[in-house]
Amino acid sequence: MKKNAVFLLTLCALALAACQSGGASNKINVEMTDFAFTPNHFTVPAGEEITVNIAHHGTVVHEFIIMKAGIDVGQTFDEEDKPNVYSFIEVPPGHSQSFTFTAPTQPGNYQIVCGIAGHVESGMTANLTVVQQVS
Ligand SMILES: [Cu+2]
Repeated sequence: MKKNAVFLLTLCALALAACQSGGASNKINVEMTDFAFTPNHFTVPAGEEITVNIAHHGTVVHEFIIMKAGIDVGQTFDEEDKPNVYSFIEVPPGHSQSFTFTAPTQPGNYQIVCGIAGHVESGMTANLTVVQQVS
């Protein structure tokens, strides 16, 4: 009886740990349209290689830019934001493209933007949450 209780507790703890990793995935599947990322929130494990699969259904070129930790581009993405880019890819309209990047080792929230003039203003932003994996 007591053994069962311990077993159940262990099981609960494991389930909790799984939840706390927040559904982090090494794969990001994102759709681009004029002017949005869908979905617009991703969770990845810190320091691991991430594959991004982009399906572009829009009519103008878009970018998938991950900013460095703690950076918010504000109303527009401009020259002064360029040194704060962590990862960058440009996708022509109607194209599907994949690329990989290494997730930051520092857990936290990172802003994703499209850097084409006027696109941040149109709402083309997303969020990347980097979580420490429980091993
Ligand atoms: Cu765009």
